Amino acid sequence: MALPSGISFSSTHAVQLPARFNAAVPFIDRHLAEGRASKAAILTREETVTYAELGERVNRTGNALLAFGLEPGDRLLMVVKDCPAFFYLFWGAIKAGVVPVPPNTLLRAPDYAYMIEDSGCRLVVYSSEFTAEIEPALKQLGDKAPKAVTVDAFLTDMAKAPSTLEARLAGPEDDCFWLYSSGSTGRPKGAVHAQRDMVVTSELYGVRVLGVTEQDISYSAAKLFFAYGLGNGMTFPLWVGGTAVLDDRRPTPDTTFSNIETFKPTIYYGVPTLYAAQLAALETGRRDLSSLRACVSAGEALPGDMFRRWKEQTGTLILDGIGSTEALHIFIGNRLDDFRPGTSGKPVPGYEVRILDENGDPVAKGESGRLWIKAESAAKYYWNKPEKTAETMVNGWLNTGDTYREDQDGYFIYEGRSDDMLKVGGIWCSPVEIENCLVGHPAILEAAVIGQSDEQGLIKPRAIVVLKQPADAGAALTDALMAHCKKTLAPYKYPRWVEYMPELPKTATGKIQRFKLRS
Ligand code: 3UK
Repeated sequence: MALPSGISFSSTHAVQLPARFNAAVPFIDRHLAEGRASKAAILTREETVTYAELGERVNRTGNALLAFGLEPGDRLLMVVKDCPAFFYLFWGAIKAGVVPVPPNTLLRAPDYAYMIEDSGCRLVVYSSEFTAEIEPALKQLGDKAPKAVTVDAFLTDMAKAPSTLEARLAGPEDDCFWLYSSGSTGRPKGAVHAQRDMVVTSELYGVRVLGVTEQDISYSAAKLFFAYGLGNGMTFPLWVGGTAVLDDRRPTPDTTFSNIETFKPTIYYGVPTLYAAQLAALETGRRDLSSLRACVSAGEALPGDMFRRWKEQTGTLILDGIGSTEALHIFIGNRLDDFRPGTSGKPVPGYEVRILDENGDPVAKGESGRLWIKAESAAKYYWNKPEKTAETMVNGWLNTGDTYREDQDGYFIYEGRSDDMLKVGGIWCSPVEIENCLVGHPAILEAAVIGQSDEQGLIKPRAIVVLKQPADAGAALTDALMAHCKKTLAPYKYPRWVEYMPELPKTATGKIQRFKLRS
């Protein structure tokens, strides 16, 4: 399909955009002009939303946000499950010049309190499922709390707002939306993305690597709040005038397979943890996955063995690719016509990739080092965090924090993180956060958390704890510690194993040496 008018890519894959631009025009409005008014943009178990309905609701939402008193540049925190209202809020905000910030919906009240304060958002819109975490967060902020409204209440206001809205034009590099990303220490960082960034990922990875077209029906088990899901389940289909399947339930083998059977998507996007559970389920019952032309995996490395078993069971390839919140989407990936199991594939055309040693010099081919990338879709900075920005974004290059090696044929092999961060089910998990939670339990003196591979070769947190009363050690305390973490933290962060030790290895300055525990 032709690119939207005014947008082009050079032979080196550099994007050219109009000097005055609003991303909602090519992603939403264009489809009405191009005759897709009655085509399905979104499918859910409850409803089908056409491009005409989507365009109108985006306009009404933009108007409703302005009527709430939001002004261009103001942030909207949208803690919203995967449902059509996510699209209305995200694009309605962008079209009106408001900056949407969709955080992970699995977090807890203290995380949201932090993000509300850090973002300085003027409004919080949240799905009522998350009331138990959002209300205490707002309460904790007292007088400083912004206005907040549930999605259902917002939709009632939206329905009354005017149905036309002029897109507020901006520069292609002006702030458009943020995504929060966590680090091993300190609070989550708001990665600020520009108007052009979704254009770059949708065209360079979505169209040119995956070959997404108007005929594709995309289904992402990875949620929209995740940069991966945001591309898979929203920006790629909207970029080509295709169709997205949304499901607000927690993805399980059963929900994902039944969605594939019902909606017959052509592309499915998952994470390794879910593929592992799906593979286990396929051993006991066959499912009809024949609509799929491709599967994609990201978030953490996909073991080569899972690639082979999936191909055997389903006949479909899983294309593993590495992306990040900062880069917005996948920058090294496998392709249907060029893949190697157990690797992340090759650089996506338009993304520059370097593996550097400790001195910042390129390593010889085959040697491992720190992966840096240069991307037109990269976040420009972290909100309010100049030191983190300076560490991560250097002269237009992004420090991924990953260790990689390039094999002789140009495939990139993941070799782990260069910090202590863990990816659990594709989502960031900070050992420090779990350690702090464990130390909050009355029985614990000290704790260290490291990643450990489970039977599938996927990383899960393991806790090593020192007790105040060593005699308390045992299965009952292990259960209590797991329950304590599940209740205090986002549930996927709880330690799957607890080990008791008399003391922890530390540096002279008292820092826990997690690397010694890993060996
Ligand atoms: C790790 C991988 C090995 C790696 C993401 C696709 O995961 C995404 O973004 P995050 O900011 O995390 C980024 C970090 O996750 N990682 C991601 N994919 C892989 N490691 N193999 C992989 N295939 O440490 C990376 O630095 O949560 C993934 C698209 C958009 C994304 N935001």
